[in-house]
Amino acid sequence: FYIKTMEFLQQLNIGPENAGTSTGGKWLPSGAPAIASFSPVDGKRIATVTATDKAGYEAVITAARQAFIEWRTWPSPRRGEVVRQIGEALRQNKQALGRLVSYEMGKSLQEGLGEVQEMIDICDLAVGLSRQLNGLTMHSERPAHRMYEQWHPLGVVGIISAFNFPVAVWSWNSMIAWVCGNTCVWKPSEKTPLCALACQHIVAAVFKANNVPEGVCGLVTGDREIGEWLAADTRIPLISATGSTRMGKAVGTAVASRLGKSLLELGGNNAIIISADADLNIAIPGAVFGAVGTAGQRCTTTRRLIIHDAVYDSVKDKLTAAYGQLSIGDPLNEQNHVGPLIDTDAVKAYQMAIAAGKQQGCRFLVEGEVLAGDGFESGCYVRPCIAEADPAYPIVAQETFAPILYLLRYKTLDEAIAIQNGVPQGLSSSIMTLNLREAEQFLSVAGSDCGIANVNIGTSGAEIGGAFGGEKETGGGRESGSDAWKAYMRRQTNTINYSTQLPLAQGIKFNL
Ligand code: UN1
Repeated sequence: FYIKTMEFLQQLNIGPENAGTSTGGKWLPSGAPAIASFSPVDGKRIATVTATDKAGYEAVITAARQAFIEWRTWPSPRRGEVVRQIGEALRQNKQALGRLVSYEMGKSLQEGLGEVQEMIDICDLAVGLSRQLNGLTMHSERPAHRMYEQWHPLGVVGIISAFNFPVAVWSWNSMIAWVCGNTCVWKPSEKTPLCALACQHIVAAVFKANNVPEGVCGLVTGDREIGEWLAADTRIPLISATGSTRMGKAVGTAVASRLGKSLLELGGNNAIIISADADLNIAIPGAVFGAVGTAGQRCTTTRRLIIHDAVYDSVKDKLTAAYGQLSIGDPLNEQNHVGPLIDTDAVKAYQMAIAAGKQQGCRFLVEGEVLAGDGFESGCYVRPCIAEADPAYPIVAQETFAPILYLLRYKTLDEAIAIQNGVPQGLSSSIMTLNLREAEQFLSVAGSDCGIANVNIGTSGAEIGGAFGGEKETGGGRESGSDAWKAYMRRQTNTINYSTQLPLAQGIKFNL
């Protein structure tokens, strides 16, 4: 597996040491130190990538601004055709890129491949969208006037993405931003720079073959300092950032202080309500996949189960039994359900959350543990755990990016919905019930306050066709499908007078 990944990297001209700054046309040298990428799978150092320095940053932003002047004049279906070809290139590279995602980030191979499939799907969506960037027409109150709106691209879009979806979340943003006519500058997570390099090579080849101007796909590499440069840069009208609430508050504040636009997709604290009328054959696997999939590192991971009193004990027993079946280990081995956390810092955060939970009163049904020994040399493998808790414990209101599941008990649906909504985050939510009244109440205005609310489906694994994002500390942004494209464009209202008079709106008289 390691050898296959190395072969793929070589095919893409990714060697042991790489530049991390690109205008899409060239790779730029940097005086900044290199960042090493370690695999959490086996702890091996895969390769290094140089961080972007100030000169490289300026070159990328300048190229992106210049390229915009031409790119915005391409008819959007022609931009869509280029994105269609990116989708084809991703289909060809699906296995190899999926494997790299799995190896560099640590998610299971199935999920790595699923992530590349999400990229392919968003390309298809963006191609169709390139012919549907439609505005409305309105009826003017004035005679012989026509009023309509049109959507224009914004300019340079800055994309800050997280390690947990190292390729898909970038593609949700960039494919849509590109068909809209923007140029993009991507700052991937410094924990997964090689995934970004691979994507950059794939896209740059397609762009070159289509004579797309240099600068449409810029790449910058580094830690939060580069994110700060982007957020403060008045040449970048939109920053789309995915990651922690802490990062989002910093980025959102910096962008707002210059009255730029930001699209924030931040932390979740997602719950499943399991009602007395749930089909447990769906509820249990839905909860387990939601809680332990991607080792609990999705922003849509199930972190809380809110269980009706009448089924609480049976759900608890079934969950405990299911956790007993989980095999933890090399994510490239398809027998395993749970791979490693991203790094040893994440392991520390997991341990600290467990310790805090115990102090606050959590009773663990399945104990957490850091695994050691054969196959666990990276020190990043942990056991998914389950704790009985109370909604009032502070730890339950926090997002810990690890597989820790809290069980909470309820008696009435109103109480369950209050618990579900009673956290600072508002990304994904779900109810497991066969009762129509309960399902509709959960989806109603008095129900879930989240951006995503599901019935008889877990909290994770959203499809790209819908708008993705959430409320409150999740940041309010929407990415991906539906009309999320509007965030990447500016709306212009146009009124045209084809009469011989100058009638004023609101009937105002102004006689000269
Ligand atoms: C994220 O964790 O940042 O719904 C995105 C899901 C995925 C996307 C998650 N399609 O779990």
